[in-house]
Amino acid sequence: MSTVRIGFVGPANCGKTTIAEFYTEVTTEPNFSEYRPTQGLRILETGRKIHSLDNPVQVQVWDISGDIQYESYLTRLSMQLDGVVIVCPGTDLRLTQTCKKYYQLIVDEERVGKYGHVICMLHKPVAPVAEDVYIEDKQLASIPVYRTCMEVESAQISEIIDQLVEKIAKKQQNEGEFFE
Ligand SMILES: Nc1nc2c(ncn2[C@@H]2O[C@H](COP(=O)(O)OP(=O)(O)OP(=O)(O)O)[C@@H](O)[C@H]2O)c(=O)[nH]1
Ligand SMILES: [Mg+2]
Repeated sequence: MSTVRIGFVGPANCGKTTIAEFYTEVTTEPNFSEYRPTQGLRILETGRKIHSLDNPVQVQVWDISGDIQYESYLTRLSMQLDGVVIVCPGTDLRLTQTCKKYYQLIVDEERVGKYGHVICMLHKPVAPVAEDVYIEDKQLASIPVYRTCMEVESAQISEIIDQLVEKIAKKQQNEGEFFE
């Protein structure tokens, strides 16, 4: 079985751990009143059955602290990731700058960026606003931006991540990694 490694990055307190724990089914009912900052890196693992794939996919979510004290480590992790989810606060008025910063820190251009294995979640608070949002940067404009929030259609969050996992798993399959 192949393993797909997805890095979750973004500023502190924006919901990375909440999304990671929900996706990997560590928690089904998040407690929003509690904020426990992640220390360094925490790896969560789950097996996902994805429609179009015959075998379940082993997914590792690398939930990385948003504390700036760990930023210098991000570049070292980039080579080990197959995909990246940039989680930004829904209130972030500087989305383009935030995404650009994390993209440059964690996305290995050759390995991950080249294949478009990067997505952005503009996460919480409260109900997602209807209008579409884009990253206003030539290089990053193709990164899809999803407005997410646990209170509204949290299942959609798992679907979005599954789509990314599916894309990566199919690429690995094509490269024959399934049969190693
Ligand atoms: N109301 C609401 N609260 C949320 C949502 N997602 C996360 N939170 C809360 O926001 C706070 C921060 O969430 P975390 O998931 O710990 O944030 P993080 O990005 O992992 O933060 P660091 O580990 O410090 O980088 C916690 O109190 C969560 O319960 C959401 O969709 N809605
Ligand atoms: Mg965290």
